[in-house]
Amino acid sequence: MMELCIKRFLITLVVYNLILFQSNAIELKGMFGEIRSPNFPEGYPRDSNISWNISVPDGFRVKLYFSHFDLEPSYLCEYDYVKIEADGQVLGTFCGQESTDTEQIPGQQMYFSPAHDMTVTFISDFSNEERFTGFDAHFAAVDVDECKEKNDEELACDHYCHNYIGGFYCSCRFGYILHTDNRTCRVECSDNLFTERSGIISSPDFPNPYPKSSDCLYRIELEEGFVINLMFEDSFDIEDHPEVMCPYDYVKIKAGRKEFGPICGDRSPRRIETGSYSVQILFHSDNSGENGGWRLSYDAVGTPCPVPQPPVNGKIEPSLKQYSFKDQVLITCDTGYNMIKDNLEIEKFQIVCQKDGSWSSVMPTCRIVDCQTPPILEHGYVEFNTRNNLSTYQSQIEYFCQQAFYQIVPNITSIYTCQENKRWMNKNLGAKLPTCLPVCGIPAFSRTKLARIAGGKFAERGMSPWIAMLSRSGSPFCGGSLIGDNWIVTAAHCLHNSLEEDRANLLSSDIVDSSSFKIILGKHRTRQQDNTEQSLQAKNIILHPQYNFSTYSFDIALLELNNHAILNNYVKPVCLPDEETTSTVLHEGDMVIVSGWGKQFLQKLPDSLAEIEIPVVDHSKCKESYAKLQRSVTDDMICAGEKEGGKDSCQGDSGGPMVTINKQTKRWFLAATVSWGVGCAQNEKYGVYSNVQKSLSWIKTVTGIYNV
Ligand code: 4AZ
Repeated sequence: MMELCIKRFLITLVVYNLILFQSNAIELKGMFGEIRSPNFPEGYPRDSNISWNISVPDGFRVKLYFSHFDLEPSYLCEYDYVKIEADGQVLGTFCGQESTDTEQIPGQQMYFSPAHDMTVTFISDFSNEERFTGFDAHFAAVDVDECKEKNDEELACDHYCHNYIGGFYCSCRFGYILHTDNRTCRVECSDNLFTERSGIISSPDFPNPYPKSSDCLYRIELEEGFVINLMFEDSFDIEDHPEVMCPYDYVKIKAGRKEFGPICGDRSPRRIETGSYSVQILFHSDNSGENGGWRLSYDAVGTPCPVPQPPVNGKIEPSLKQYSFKDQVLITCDTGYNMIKDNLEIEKFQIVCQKDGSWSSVMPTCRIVDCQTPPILEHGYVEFNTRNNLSTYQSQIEYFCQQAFYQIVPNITSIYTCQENKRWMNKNLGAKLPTCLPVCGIPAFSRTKLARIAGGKFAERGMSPWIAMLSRSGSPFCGGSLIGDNWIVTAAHCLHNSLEEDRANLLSSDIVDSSSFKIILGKHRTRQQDNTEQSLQAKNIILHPQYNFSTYSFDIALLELNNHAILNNYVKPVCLPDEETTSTVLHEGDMVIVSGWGKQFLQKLPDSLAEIEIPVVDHSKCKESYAKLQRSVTDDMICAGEKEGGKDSCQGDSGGPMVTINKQTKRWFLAATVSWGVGCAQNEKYGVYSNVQKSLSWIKTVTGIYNV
């Protein structure tokens, strides 16, 4: 567009070559032209004073050349002369016909105006006697190469200069934009946002000179609660002025209501504490100057919070000398202490330093773990090893069983310590409690004399504390033995109604009703009440699976009591035999004790418990003697009694205990239960008993009882 305008202007000048007479000044506008002295080539008139104001379009200069020059010579051209002026300067004053030491003629030289206009003045004095012919000169517009000719201080273009005939234009390096002054190159830098807590900001192109004509805006926007500090590097160079405060280029900082600057010059402002979480840095540059610019690093510090005091028996992490906004602190309690916050128990707790310099929450407290009252051990008790019966962390307790009647199992340390998980723990058993198992086979009262059952003697109270009376309608019908504290071993035939001999199987309907009989422990007298007795009932009747009601093999049964017996000096269980050990395997002649309330001499029931001591009879001898009577003595049976008779169990004694002492453990064990015989106390008609050892694994499986 600009080019177009200039062209149109040139055409106008060439065509019209307008000559204006204004007093003695002639205006000449155009691309070229000719000027002559008046009357040329005749002698010029006297008293001439003519000026030609030559002007060519912008971007051009005037070139003037004299093709003829003939003026009156005079010392220092005092009379007649031609003067060339441009931009208020005299480019030359000429006279004469040839150059001398003191005067000059234009000769062949070209004269150029610095700008686009030139004035030529012709003066003649009062005479031209010799009829000098004057001059003939030509002017033309010549292009100015602005790209080359502008001096260093005033460069035509900031970056790249492109000359064309009649003008020039500028362009910028990549990343720069030509300013509206069409000369300087600015940058677009008004939208720089920093949201990190630290960073580096510099003037564009740092450390190279910053762009001209630019307005840069750098914003640091952090969360409320932080304050931003700026640190300008020492290398700082912004164009300044000796008298006026930063008139050209400057940095201004706005931080909330505070303002810093304008800042310029070569002295770094160094550290600026803005006191704000939102900072704007404005950097303005004008269209000139070459200065190195600036660079700063910034950081942000949060509002400080007071150093938190850890709870008693607790700690905080991290433990620092100072805390500020956004810092987090984890609070934990020492081992054995629980954290309490708002009356609630929590694992751990975190607090955060807030923008106002306070912590997000008050400290929780650490309360010592309390394992509470230890669990109750059945048939046992607990003792606190610490004073005041403390149940808190690290307190110790010890379990014991009721002495004489129960024994602790396993018999290792039963010390429990209160752990951080609020549980009482034993180093071997963990949280599991030991058990108090009934002590078996140790009567409180030892035997002095023996009574007889059939032809026997009366027992003394408490000598067979394991014996149970099975009683129906106030009359004893069978005996039994307490094992553990809730199982009775008795004879299977005591628990079913009489059956026809030829029936193959026992039906469940044949089993007696458990509510139809009583199981009395601590019993001594046959018909009268004893103050030591405990009357119980069976909740379960279990006959040996191999029980044969025709042969009486495996004539053994288990009764589960509806309640646990209370063990005391009159109620104590008997031991079971050991498996396959010599100490509890009976041999011929081994003495055993059989007790019961069964019939005695003349079919009479005894007044109180009777017992006999009899020898074990060789199995084959017994078998032989019964073979004569067509009765079979199977392997699960054991016989006892004296050859000549006299001492025997009898009707009513069935299910009752045959015991003997384990020589190793010195404890009484249940060797057999009273089963059958032919008659009572007759010679060679030994009493037949069900051998407990043969049913031992079944008993243990059903009851879970084992000797302790
Ligand atoms: C019975 O009828 C019985 N002499 C028990 C034992 C003996 C005989 C009979 C052994 O219960």
